Amino acid sequence: MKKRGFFVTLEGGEGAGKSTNLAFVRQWLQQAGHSVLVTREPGGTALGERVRELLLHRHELDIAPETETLLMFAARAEHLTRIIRPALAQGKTVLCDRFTDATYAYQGGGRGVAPERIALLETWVQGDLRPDLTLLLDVPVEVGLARAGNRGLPDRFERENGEFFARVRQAYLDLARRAPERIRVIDAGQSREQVEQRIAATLHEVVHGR
Ligand code: Z5A
Repeated sequence: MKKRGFFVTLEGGEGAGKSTNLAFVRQWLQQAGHSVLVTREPGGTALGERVRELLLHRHELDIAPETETLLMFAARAEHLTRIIRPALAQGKTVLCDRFTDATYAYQGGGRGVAPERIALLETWVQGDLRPDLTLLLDVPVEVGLARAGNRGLPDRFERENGEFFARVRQAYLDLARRAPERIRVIDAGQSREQVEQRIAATLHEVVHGR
């Protein structure tokens, strides 16, 4: 039986630079010989992309935090069944732009959904599957918001205030403190080159240490 592929996720708060660094991570992994499948959450499947559209862009909808959480996991169940698990079973490396840590950070920290409830859904939907490596791009809220402010129309999350994003950041850092082997915090407040160097050093350590 083929060895299960490597599962990497990219996380971070508003303006942390996920999109900016995704291509770098993909390229690094490919150069290290990995066959990489890049995907994202919410999204990655036909249903998941529709859920994404609802959750990010339907500003007229007033969605309760519990509903938002369940929709994230509904999209995730589909994503795992149709895309992530089959790719990992084929030995591919899956690089996913956000995953369940984002639910703990945004729905848990940001919206106040109890982490125990999120953990129940995590176990139900994922079983014991967890990412092998999570790169958490961490940036002070003011810096992230200033960077993100240069983009176009804000989505439903980007419309939240600084306090919301401070809770999101704290929730991410708490997760990293509890799982330091898996979640590697990258100081994303530095220049693009310095961030890339930190990411490369972390990938080198984790990938070659497997
Ligand atoms: N969400 C959730 O609530 N629960 C869940 O379970 C999941 C998701 C899975 C998805 O958005 C939304 O869904 C997300 C959480 C929620 N909402 N928010 N906010 P997404 O992940 O697709 O989009 P995003 O969060 O807006 O991420 P992004 O598009 O990857 O953007 P970013 O991380 O903010 O970074 P960026 O666009 O690469 O960079 C922002 C700007 O900074 C840009 O102009 C860059 O050129 C600049 N930049 C980047 N790096 C640097 C450095 N080092 N120096 C200076 N400037 C820089």
